[in-house]
Amino acid sequence: MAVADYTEKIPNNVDLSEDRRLQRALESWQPNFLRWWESMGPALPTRDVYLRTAVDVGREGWAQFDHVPMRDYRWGIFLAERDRDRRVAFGQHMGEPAWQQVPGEYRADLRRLIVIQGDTEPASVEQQRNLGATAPSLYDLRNLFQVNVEEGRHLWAMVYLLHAYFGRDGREEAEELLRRNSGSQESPRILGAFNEETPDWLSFFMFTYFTDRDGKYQLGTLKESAFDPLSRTCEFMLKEESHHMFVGTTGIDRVVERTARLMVEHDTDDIGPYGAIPLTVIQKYLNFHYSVSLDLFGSETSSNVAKYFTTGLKGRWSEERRTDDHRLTDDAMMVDAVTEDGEIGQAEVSALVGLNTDLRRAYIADCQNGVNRWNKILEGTGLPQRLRLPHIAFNRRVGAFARIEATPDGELISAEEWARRKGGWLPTDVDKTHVRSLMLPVHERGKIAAWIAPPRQGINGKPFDYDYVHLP
Ligand code: BYC
Repeated sequence: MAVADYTEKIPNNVDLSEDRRLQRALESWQPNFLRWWESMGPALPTRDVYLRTAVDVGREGWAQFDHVPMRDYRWGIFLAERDRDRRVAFGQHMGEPAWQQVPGEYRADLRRLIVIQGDTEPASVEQQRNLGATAPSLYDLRNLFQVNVEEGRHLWAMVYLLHAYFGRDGREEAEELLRRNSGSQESPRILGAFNEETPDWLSFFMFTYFTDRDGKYQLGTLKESAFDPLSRTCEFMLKEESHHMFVGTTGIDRVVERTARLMVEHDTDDIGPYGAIPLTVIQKYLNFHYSVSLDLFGSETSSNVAKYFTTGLKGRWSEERRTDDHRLTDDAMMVDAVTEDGEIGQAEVSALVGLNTDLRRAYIADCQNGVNRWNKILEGTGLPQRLRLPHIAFNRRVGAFARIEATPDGELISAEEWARRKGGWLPTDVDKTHVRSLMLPVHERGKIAAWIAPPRQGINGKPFDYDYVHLP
């Protein structure tokens, strides 16, 4: 069961060949996916890329590395192994056996959650489409493509669930996932952050640090789902996801390292003229990507999330490690809010409607780890400057703070003041133009662009100067 069958047109560990109807339906979606990949996936032509392909869902040796032409990547369907004794761990169905089918009454909500999750995967590929042309090294180029093919596989993961469990509606939703496009006027992607541009590599690293990390937390809650196929799918996706966040974390490490080195060497904050990214600009990019990613958790209070939890569709982060009653019907919690007198503060709400806040808090604590890490790099070079996460109310477009403006310190300001000062906190056209001006491709083995330090290690034990990508 666990080992992927690669003799099939669609590699899988779900015995697809036993269900001819489903197999045919997915095989007819496959050419549409490939057409989408050709037109919306990585734009830079390549001969082949040193890619990791999932071959097993077990703990050890689940992936294999090889040079493969990207179009021939074996996007497949892999679910973590089934635990036959698994029971619902929270909500009103707590203790009942996990569901192998979708209960009729939860069909619409589950489909919506799967569609929202599925929509983000191809969106990120679209956002990153043009980055290959400006990669700072072959190592980075390979990592970009690895992230892209795996996001493509995560789309497959959600499309499998839609096809296998949601009948005709599911098949239609699967088509729609290829029809909506990031940033499109007529049919944009569903969530805000997935319609933003990723025009340069600093944005890419920030995206893979902050936005992929929302993915980690959302997948973590869907892994708790009473609907077992969704749970098993997400469990395996999380495994691939950790590399994406590694790309973000170490990418920002390397940018900060290079910036700090030049600041010390030239004894100035103004290192733009030396071909690098000033720390103030890094902070602005961080402010932007963090705040739009905070929006991805939905409103501070949400009746949707209360319903998802109560009905067993979506749990909490580390649900099984929590020591409360896992039902929360009588509990209260404090959430971030604009108070009655218009101040930024907190309000007490029922714990169930506050669950988006609960998840966002776990996410924020995790984001802080990255900032601490980058600050250690700054500290190590003897510089007094530090990076930081802006206040939770800063630049929010969803939830309690959507209608107010706040500084990165959390001070409430008027719309006029915001308009006047926001260029000090978010990337301006001048900042973006500078960053873009540095984005000159380095496609030569073992070479690296001037604005970023080389990685400490290569991929899969290979050196940095390995031929990770063969260009035509
Ligand atoms: N933009 O009740 P509320 C990933 C909508 S990332 C636009 O507060 P709820 C990845 C919301 O849909 C993880 N609209 O929201 C990362 C609702 O609309 P309806 C993706 C937004 O439902 C990198 C309305 O506003 N997975 O995997 O409690 C690369 C009221 O909102 C936004 C998931 O998100 C927004 N930011 O929570 C690749 C998991 N936020 O329903 C991949 C599945 C909210 O009234 N999704 N809205 O029409 C969910 O669990 C929830 O839908 C959300 C929202 C957490 C997104």
